[in-house]
Amino acid sequence: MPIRDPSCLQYGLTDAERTQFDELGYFMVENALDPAQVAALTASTDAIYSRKVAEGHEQDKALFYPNFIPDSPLYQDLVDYEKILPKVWDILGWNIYLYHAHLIVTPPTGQSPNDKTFGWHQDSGRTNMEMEGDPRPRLSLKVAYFLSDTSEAGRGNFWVVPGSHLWNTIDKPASGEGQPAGAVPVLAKPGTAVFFDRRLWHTASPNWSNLTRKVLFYGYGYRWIRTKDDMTVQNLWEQSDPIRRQLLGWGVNANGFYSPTDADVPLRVWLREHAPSRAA
Ligand SMILES: O=C(O)CCC(=O)C(=O)O
Repeated sequence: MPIRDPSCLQYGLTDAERTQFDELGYFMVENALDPAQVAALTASTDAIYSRKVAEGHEQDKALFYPNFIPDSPLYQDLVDYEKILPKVWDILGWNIYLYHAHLIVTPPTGQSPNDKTFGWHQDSGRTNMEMEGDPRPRLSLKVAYFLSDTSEAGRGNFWVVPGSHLWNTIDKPASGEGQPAGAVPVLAKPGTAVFFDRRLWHTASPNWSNLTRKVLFYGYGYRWIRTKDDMTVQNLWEQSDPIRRQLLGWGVNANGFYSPTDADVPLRVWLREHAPSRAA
């Protein structure tokens, strides 16, 4: 259900979630999606994977598929999902949009586990070299919806170093073996949404299990940040309500991304009416 009803305010960020996000750089919302939602989103995701394989994607290789929002109304409904968006605006405020979205399907490697160092990174590429500050600013976060069961390690888990969102650099093992100190797999059941700060050092990992891993990533940032994938969502604007349209990148004019008027940010107008303390 998209944001329309003020009852969604019950899903705002809890004190415990804020503390975890500030101190660890991530937190988990279990059962953010119910089993029927997981099943329907899984069917859409499986269909994309099959289509990409038919188009030449190597079967059994991980699929990184950006710009998936246009592929299904089910994906569009999560852009302004009532159980999740209130937590996003409680962290970033109202001048936000979806700057990036991708899904990843990670089939079993069929190999035995090894200890090679994973692909540790912070999000946003050159931002981490060209922006001053220590720590650099948060700017954006991602919400990762887990469709498959990664509640045990070895299943292509998302890995993080808790607390590392406040570090501009991280020591990676020079040998190429092992993970940075403090690294942990995130153990997420199907239906779990994992929020993470873009600065958190994180990585995908190989799938040594026999369960294909499926995750949807929604990146929210300030409206003055450029998109990070093609985001061909403009043809969804007309059919979307004003708040979803904002989140899909609509705006009155260029200046309004920096100095928004009410017409640019229907989310702010909605918050002013229903949760004035959030609209400042
Ligand atoms: O696939 C994963 O677990 C990690 C995804 C990732 O690194 C990212 O979204 O930046």
